[in-house]
Amino acid sequence: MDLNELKTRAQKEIRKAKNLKELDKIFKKYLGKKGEISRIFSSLKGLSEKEKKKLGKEANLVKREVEEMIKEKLKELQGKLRKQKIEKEKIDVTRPGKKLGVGHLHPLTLVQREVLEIFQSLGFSVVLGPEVETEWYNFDALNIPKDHPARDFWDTFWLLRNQKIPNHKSQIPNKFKIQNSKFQKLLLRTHTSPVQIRYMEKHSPPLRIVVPGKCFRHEATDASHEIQFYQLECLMVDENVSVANFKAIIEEFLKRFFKTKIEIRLRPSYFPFTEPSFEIDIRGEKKGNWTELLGAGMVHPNVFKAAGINPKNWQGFAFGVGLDRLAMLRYKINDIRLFYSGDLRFLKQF
Ligand code: FA5
Repeated sequence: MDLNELKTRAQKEIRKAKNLKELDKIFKKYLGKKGEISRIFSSLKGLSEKEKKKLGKEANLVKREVEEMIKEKLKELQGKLRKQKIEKEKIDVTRPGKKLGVGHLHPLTLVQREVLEIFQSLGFSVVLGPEVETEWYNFDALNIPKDHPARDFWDTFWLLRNQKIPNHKSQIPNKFKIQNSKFQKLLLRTHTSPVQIRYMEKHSPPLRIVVPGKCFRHEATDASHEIQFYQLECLMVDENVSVANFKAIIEEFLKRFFKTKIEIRLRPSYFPFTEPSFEIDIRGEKKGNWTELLGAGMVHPNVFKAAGINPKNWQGFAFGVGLDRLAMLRYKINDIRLFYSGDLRFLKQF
């Protein structure tokens, strides 16, 4: 056995090894249990003591040298692997980051904020009321008696299957309960007018408030009607308030909101909670169709009475304007249902 030839051969193969798998094969070929070097040691048995000693020594030397070479190569290959891994995982901190989508306000929110700002600058306070309302506040206190045909103006979503819910068993939060009443029928408010009563019960005139909020009606939807929409209620009560005050406020508001001259049309109308009552329609510069924008009138004496205010001493006007309708005119949108569609192609335009 030529140990030198074996060593040179091993050395060549080790040098050529491209990866750990190849190196492992070489290790097994020379140093494994049945490897070439191990076989030299087993072949020593048949030799004389002297030869055994000499060849044993030489074989040990070669074994150690081959082991050393493999160790070196292993280090080299592992280093290479580590480098490749680092290269792969390298992060270039100087590259521009991914852009995150930034959200924005819904067009109805934008319009609501703008409208509130205008009314606040005219001296009105912003007041909120519950969306789950009682029959008393939504109808009775507003002079809409039970079984009166006027109740049909407001197609109503009744809650809890029309059952009368005793106050003490109701799951409705305390602040939404009728005080001093044994029973209440609950509904989703059909307009923001009930907040007039809630506010006047707790505050004495003079009053100037606006109430933005969601309203609900059990009716068929079309391009200008939704089952859920927004209104803004306005109420002004003082000793000498007249229709002239109402006209001045609404004209000032429309002028500031639309920033151009808007045509308005005042139509006589009927609401049980105002007398006289009227509706206001508007149309833009291009003289298109008239859009019904709001219902209004002078507060009915029975409404003052229901809220504990003496109608002999106070007068007021009130109106309820559709915020969706304002937004449609502002942004030239011809279908109210787009606001609630969640369609990003629509919403991204604002
Ligand atoms: C009322 O709701 C009265 N509470 C308004 C009022 C308040 C009158 C104070 C007098 C004094 P009406 O049902 O007409 O009235 O609704 C008022 C406005 O809400 C409408 O002019 C319209 O702009 C808007 N509106 C009503 N129903 C819908 C609907 N289904 N979808 C979108 N907007 C609506």
